Amino acid sequence: MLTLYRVKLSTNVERVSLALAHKGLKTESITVPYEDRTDIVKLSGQDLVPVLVDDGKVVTDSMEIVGYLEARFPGTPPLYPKDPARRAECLVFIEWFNRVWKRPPNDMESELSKPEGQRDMRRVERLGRAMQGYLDWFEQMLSGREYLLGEFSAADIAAFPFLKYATVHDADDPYLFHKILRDYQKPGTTHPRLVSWIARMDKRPRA
Ligand SMILES: N[C@@H](CCC(=O)N[C@@H](CS)C(=O)NCC(=O)O)C(=O)O
Repeated sequence: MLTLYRVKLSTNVERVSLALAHKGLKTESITVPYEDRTDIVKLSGQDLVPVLVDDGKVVTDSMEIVGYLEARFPGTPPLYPKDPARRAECLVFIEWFNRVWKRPPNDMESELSKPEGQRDMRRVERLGRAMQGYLDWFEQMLSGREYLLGEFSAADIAAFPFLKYATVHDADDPYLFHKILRDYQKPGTTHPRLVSWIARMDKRPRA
């Protein structure tokens, strides 16, 4: 029995939700309040979601969970390439996305969370330019491909919930981090493949 602990509108939860649906795994969902992580801490010893519980085994961190599902349910549709070289490329992309791509929006969130007057707006603009610039790389990755690495994979799952804000968002979304993703990722006429990929990914099922 799989149970997914989530909060509403979470990017990292959406990664797991896309993976579970792709694999056709039946899952119970428990939505916790954003401000009260008591149950999450009790369960996992840390306060971030997603948390997956698989028959009593607790797994944290979105892409760790996606990797866990791949290993645990080998008979289900795969999310990582079989070929070792292509699999390594997929893992390198995910690591880059988490450690490099995510830094500008995370740093910008810290900067914009400071009281007005103490914010370094030149730094904010610099980080914004980095985020905007990465859109060109995603556009180029999608040349002649439907998905970032060719076939649909964990690479798409890692990136989509963050890049989708370029075109898709909920008008009532209250989170500063999501506003940053929206405001500093503006696809232009030079990003048609990226826009189509977001639409294609957004049609995929979620658990
Ligand atoms: N590296 C973790 C990050 C998880 C994370 O930051 N989750 C957010 C929701 S998208 C959260 O729980 N934030 C609460 C907080 O920062 O207090 C993962 O990939 O799962």
